[in-house]
Amino acid sequence: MRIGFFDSGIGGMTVLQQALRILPNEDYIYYADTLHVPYGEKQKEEVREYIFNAVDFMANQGIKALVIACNTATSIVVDDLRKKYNFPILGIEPAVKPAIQSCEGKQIKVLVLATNLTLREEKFHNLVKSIDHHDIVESIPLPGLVQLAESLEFREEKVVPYLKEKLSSFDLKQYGSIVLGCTHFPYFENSIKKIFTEDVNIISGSIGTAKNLKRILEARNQINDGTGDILFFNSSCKVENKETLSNYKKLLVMLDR
Ligand code: DGN
Repeated sequence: MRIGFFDSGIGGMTVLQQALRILPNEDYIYYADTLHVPYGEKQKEEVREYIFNAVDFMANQGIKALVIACNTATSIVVDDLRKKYNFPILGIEPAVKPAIQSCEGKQIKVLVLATNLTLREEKFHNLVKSIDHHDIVESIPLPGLVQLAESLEFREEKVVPYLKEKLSSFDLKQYGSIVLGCTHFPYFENSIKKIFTEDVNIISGSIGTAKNLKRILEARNQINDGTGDILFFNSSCKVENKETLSNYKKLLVMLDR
């Protein structure tokens, strides 16, 4: 059986790529809700409905586990999804804990980059509050990065000016760790590195999510029953267009570098 990966767009591919590294002998379904991306600027109730529709569709395809490869979707529905479906459901959250730990005792701060919806949600605030020394955590929504990724615009000359403008009032030297709290953001790691100090630590939750997935499949004895095949879906339609398929595959190759 396949493993489902879900995101509003191409962001979840950054998590799928980590899963492909450690779980190459699995088959996957990747679902991008391209009709409704971006989620991060919409109302929570509207986004909840989109997610339930998408997950119903994926459940009907037959999946053995589901990764909600979207911080925004995780923060608003992961608990409710778990009540409805009986396959394991994993989410992704901003990796605030390792970021704080890496800055401890060094007089440097943590900056969380995410969507507006993720940063507004109680789940995020509770997560931060539950960690010691959370007073060093600051955050900023960067919706423009989702737009840039969805237009497949990764060039530094386009990305760096956006980041500089959004971060113009921040003293960038004071951050030791940057948390990529949106799965669209790892595409821009190089541009983000350019803005902060040379030795800034950039952390995302995708490796941890892939490791959790492996652990769960092992525990259920449902591991290694595939060949690395991936089916792509966009808002309930199978992707058969050669150019779109080739773009998805190119993204995985680009992320694997
Ligand atoms: N990739 C998603 C996330 O991790 O939050 C959200 C992108 C969006 O739809 N705004």
